[in-house]
Amino acid sequence: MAECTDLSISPSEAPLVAIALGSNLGEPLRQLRSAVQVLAQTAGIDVLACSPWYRTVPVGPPQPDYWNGCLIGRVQLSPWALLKTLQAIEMQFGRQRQEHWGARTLDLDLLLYGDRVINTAELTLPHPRFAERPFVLVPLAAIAPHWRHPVLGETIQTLRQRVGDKGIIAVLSDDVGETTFAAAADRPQPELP
Ligand code: PH2
Ligand code: MG
Ligand code: MG
Repeated sequence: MAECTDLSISPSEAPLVAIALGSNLGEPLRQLRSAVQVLAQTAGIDVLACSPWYRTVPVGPPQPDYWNGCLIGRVQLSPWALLKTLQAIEMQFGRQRQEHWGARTLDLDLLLYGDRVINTAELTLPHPRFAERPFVLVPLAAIAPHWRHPVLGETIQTLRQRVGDKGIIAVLSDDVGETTFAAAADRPQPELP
C-alpha cells in the first residue's frame, strides 16, 4: 500500500485533481475497482467522484481492449507526492516496465492538478495529449464537464464533443458516486459484455 506522509497541504487549500485509470491485462475491471478503493484509503486523497467504466479500442501496438475510467479527488499531497503515490499503486498491482504504449495491469495518469501547469522531466501537467483522447475525455466529461483545461482554455465538455466517441466500445456503470464508490469493489463482478 502506498503510504504517503507528505501531507504538506492544509485541507482548506487541498486542490481538486483528475486521475485517469486504465487496464487491459489480468482482470481489468476488478483491478480498476480495487485501485479506486486503494486510492480512497490513501492518506491525503479523498475520492469525490468516479466515472463509469468504458471498454475502449487500444491505441498503440496490437494488444487487448482496455477498460478506462476517471476519478476526481481532493488531495493534500504535492503534485510530485501524488505522482509517486500513483506509481507505487501501479507497482502494487503488478505493473511491469512495458513497451511504450503497451499492455498493462494498471495505469494511473495524473491528468489535472487544479489549474497547475508544470513542465519538468518527471511530470507534465496537464497530462500531455489527453485532450485528444476519447478514452480519457469521455469518462472525464461524465464527472467534470465544466473543468477548464488550464492551457487550452476550453472545458472538458467542449474538448470531449470535439473528439467524439471514436474507440469507445461499451460503458458499464457501477453507479459509483460520492457515497457509494467505496462499496463498488466488493460487489460481484458483472459478466463482461
Ligand atoms: N493507454 C495507453 C496506450 N493505449 N489505449 C486505450 N484505449 N486506453 C488506454 O488507457 C491506453 C491505450 C498507454 O497508457
Ligand atoms: Mg501512465
Ligand atoms: Mg496512460
